[in-house]
Amino acid sequence: MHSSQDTIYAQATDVIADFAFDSKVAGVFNDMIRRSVPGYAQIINTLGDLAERFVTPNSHVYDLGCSLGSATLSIRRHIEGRKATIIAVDNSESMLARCRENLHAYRSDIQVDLVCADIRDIQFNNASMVILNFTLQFLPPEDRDALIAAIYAGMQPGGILVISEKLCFDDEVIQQLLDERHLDFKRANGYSELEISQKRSALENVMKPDTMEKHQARLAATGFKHFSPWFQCFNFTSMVAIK
Ligand code: GEK
Repeated sequence: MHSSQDTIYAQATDVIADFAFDSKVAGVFNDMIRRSVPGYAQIINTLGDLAERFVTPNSHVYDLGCSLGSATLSIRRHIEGRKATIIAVDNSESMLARCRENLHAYRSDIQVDLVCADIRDIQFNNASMVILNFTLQFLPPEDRDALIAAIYAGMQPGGILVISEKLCFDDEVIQQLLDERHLDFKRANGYSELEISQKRSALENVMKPDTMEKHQARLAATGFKHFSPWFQCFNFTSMVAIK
């Protein structure tokens, strides 16, 4: 996928607006997420492997907050011939327009429905796999339990929910330790101190991470039978929950 370099926060700005998934972000998103999220490429690849293992014939796969379609593309490659439908949802028109182009660049017999909507308004049914790849953290915390409950209700027994997130930690020493490692990761990927601090301010009101314990408790309370993080690098994780 072609992507321009992310220089959105490279110039000093007096007032930093809340982060939004607008056309400027959509244009550099591939570069931004790879340079900001440790393990992103591995997580995308593993979503494909999990799809191969879990997606059942004639079922639905939901990719919630699909952005440019990286997860959908990885999954689609692994489930050819199964007559499953992928429902890829995002409420950013700019993201979906680019996602559509990316999907059309490859041939596939798998139907993908691209839906411009808020993920809180989706009716889930017949789902063998649901993906929240770095999306739940952007939902207001008070809306998260209801979304997970709606997803659970629409899943097949044995279906898998994959949630990838930035984490926060109750232990302040660990919080600081892993946060520093993440900042070093961004520095090593060419972001300046100014870019890092301006992006941080922009995200402050928009992205609210949970602790791992909070995720686990929510999933257990909803009824998921099995839970495990399968990936963690610094303060980023990917977790699986099986109904
Ligand atoms: C990937 N999953 O590349 N309803 C619908 N979409 C939403 C909502 C909402 N309420 N809130 C945020 N989004 C992708 C990466 S990015 C993560 C996901 C990040 C969308 C938003 O428009 C954006 O495209 C996506 O969720 C979050 O695997 O930028 O760190």
